[in-house]
Amino acid sequence: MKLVIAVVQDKDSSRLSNALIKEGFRATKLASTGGFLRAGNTTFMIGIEDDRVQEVMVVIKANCKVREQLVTPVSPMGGTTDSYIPFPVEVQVGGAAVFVMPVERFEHY
Ligand code: 2BA
Repeated sequence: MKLVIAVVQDKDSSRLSNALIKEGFRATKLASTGGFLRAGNTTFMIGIEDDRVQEVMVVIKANCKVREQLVTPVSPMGGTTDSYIPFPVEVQVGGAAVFVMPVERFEHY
C-alpha cells in the first residue's frame, strides 16, 4: 500500500475531491499553507493499493492547473532597505506537488 500526499491549490480542491470520489478513491483533505507564498492550499492524503497509484496520479494531473501568481518580496536580497521599492515577481504555482510514500501497516476499524 502507498500513501499519496498531494499539495494542490485551493481553486482545484473541490474539483479534485469530486473526481477522486467518482473514480472510487478514498481521500482526506487537510487545510495547509505554502511555506513560500504563505497562502492557503489543500493537502490530500490518499491511501491506495500499489497497483492503483498510477490511476491516482492521472486523476490529480487532470484536475490541477498550473497558475501564475504575483508575489511581492518582503525585503531586497541582501541589500539595504533605504531605497527599496517592492517589485512584484511572478511565480508559477502547481498544478500539484505529489509525494508517494510506502505504508508499513494500515488498519481500518
Ligand atoms: P509554496 O511554498 O507557497 O510555493 C508556491 C510556489 O512558489 C511554488 O509552486 C514555486 O513555484 C514557488 N516557490 C516555492 N519556493 C520557492 C523558492 N524557495 N524560490 C523561488 N520560488 C519558490 P509549487 O512548486 O507548485 O508548490 C506549490 C505548493 O506545494 C507550495 O506552496 C508548498 O505548499 C507545496 N510544496 C511544493 N514543493 C514542496 C516540497 N518539496 N515539500 C513540501 N511542500 C511542497
